[in-house]
Amino acid sequence: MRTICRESALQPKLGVETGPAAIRETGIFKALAQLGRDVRDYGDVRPDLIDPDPPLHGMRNWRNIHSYNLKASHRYGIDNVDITLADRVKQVIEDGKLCVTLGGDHSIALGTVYGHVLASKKSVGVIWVDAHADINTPLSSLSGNVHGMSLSFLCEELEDYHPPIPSWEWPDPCLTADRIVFIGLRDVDPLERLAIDKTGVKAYSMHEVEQLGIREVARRAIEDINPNGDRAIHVSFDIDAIDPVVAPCTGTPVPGGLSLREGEYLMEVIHETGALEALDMVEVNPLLGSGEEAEKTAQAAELLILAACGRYRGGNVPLGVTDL
Ligand code: DIR
Ligand code: MN
Ligand code: MN
Ligand code: MN
Repeated sequence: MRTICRESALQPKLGVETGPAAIRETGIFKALAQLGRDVRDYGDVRPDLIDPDPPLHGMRNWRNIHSYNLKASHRYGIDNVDITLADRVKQVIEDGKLCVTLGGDHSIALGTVYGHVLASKKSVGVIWVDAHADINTPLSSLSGNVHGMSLSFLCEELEDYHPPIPSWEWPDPCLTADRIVFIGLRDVDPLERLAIDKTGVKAYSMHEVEQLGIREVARRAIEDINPNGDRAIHVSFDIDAIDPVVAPCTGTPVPGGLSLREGEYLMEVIHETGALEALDMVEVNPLLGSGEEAEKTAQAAELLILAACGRYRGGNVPLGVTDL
């Protein structure tokens, strides 16, 4: 049986499928336990490859991505996935846990957001932290990479802009534009900008981070997607949001990004809302750089996840300790 996972087929740059192992190796489980978190590793979702998977509307690896994230692949005459990513996320949320998903590239958000929306008792708002907007449709995309299209498939307002995909029983889009906010943008395709303007998705690019400061951006973004405090928050964090000086090992690095300090602050503030139910950490690719750079990138991902899970840079008193 072939156990290559679909991310390696998806990306022209190999290696993003090794991101989760690199993040696991940072010692993150021990650090989470020290914060008092009850951690369970649900393991990898690793389907066999559907091969061949010829492009449609320029979209590459769409069958693999679809079956991995959302739908048992028997539709394509092959039974290649035991559990879809959406069903796995649904299970974790129903277990009452904060669901942290390690990518993989950003097409995994199709499964994680859909699974979260299915499982949550609340309406879900998404904070998309990324250098890119990932809101291309198959027709507007210049690359054919589905990880640059995830949000266009999730967003109701863009449903009519998609070409029909035969046998692709994609679920109905599960988000409205008012429940999506971007932070960290600095490489947005012209038609993506049009999609943002047309849908009214809120966007805090690096321009706004500079202008307002991360503190005000974090406050506004949370208010935008959770104005009454009754929604659940899903953070989809592309490591390329962070400056490549700090997080170099990623498929499409863009200079001029968030500092690690800004990223940690954002995640601390999101933690403080108590509304965070799911977090994706994607696009860590340890094979795109030296060993030292790979370690640095994984460590940045670790710190961001820890901040989202309650690590406070001012220190956390060990669980159960009340006296010196
Ligand atoms: C570009 C790059 N907008 C695309 N997007 C990336 O391929 O659609 N997203 N790299 O992460
Ligand atoms: Mn992305
Ligand atoms: Mn990106
Ligand atoms: Mn990407």
